[in-house]
Amino acid sequence: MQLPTLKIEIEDKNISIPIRQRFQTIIKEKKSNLCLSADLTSLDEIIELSNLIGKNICMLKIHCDILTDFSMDKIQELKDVSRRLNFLLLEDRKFADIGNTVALQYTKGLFQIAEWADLVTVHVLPGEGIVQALEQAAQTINESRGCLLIAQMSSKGALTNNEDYVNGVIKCAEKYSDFVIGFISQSRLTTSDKYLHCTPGVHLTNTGDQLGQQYVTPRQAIDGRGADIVIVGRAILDSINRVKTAEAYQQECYQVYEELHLS
Ligand code: 5BU
Repeated sequence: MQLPTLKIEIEDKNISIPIRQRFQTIIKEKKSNLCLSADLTSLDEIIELSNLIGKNICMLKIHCDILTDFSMDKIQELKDVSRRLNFLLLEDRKFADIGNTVALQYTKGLFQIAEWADLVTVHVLPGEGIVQALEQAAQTINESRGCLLIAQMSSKGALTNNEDYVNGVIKCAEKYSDFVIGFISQSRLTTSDKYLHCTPGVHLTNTGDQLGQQYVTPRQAIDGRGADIVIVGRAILDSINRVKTAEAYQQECYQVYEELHLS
């Protein structure tokens, strides 16, 4: 007699939770609105660092195209750490092409970004088709996916920082509000708390770098500019003790956030 085949489904408890809700829960549960921008060229080093700092962050942002040792096995390892220590993975891909091309860039090639990145960053410069294409492509993945629209950049002279452009980005977010869960911004763009405002260009001691990056402090980013999430890179990466510095940024960022939103 032939036995019926047993279908074993190994469920990741996070799969079924919409990404927006998951993000908000992580922030509250971990008391962290800190995103570490791990701009390192070794994925092994990022994995090691995320094992140490994962407890302090709500999200880890990477640039997969600067990695010298990328492999799908290693990125799966990072994904496992992110699930275990409960933070999201953001690939800062800054998609900026026509819909058909970005759908391929998102799902194919060496990086297969859609397989592992909870969130990606997107320029709306080419028009809303870019978001439509990414959302459609994400529907082929068995986990909740989302994106952050780049509304304003932190770098000196950024052409994104004009009102018409930003209004176009907000309109696009409203049209695709299931997939768009927030913005990369330098100011508060909407009163709706549906959209998480994520602000890079944050440093407690430096005001900029030699290549046009401009920094504000966590307090200026959150209180002055309405950030929910603060994105910090070299302030932590270049510090003598990355773990201690990440803890300090976590505390400072969440304290200001609590004062403003949760008191
Ligand atoms: P930093 O080391 O904290 O300066 O790194 C900032 C990171 O945020 C880096 O990965 C940039 O690519 C990213 N970034 C930014 O700095 N400014 C922007 O407007 C956008 C992204 Br969009």
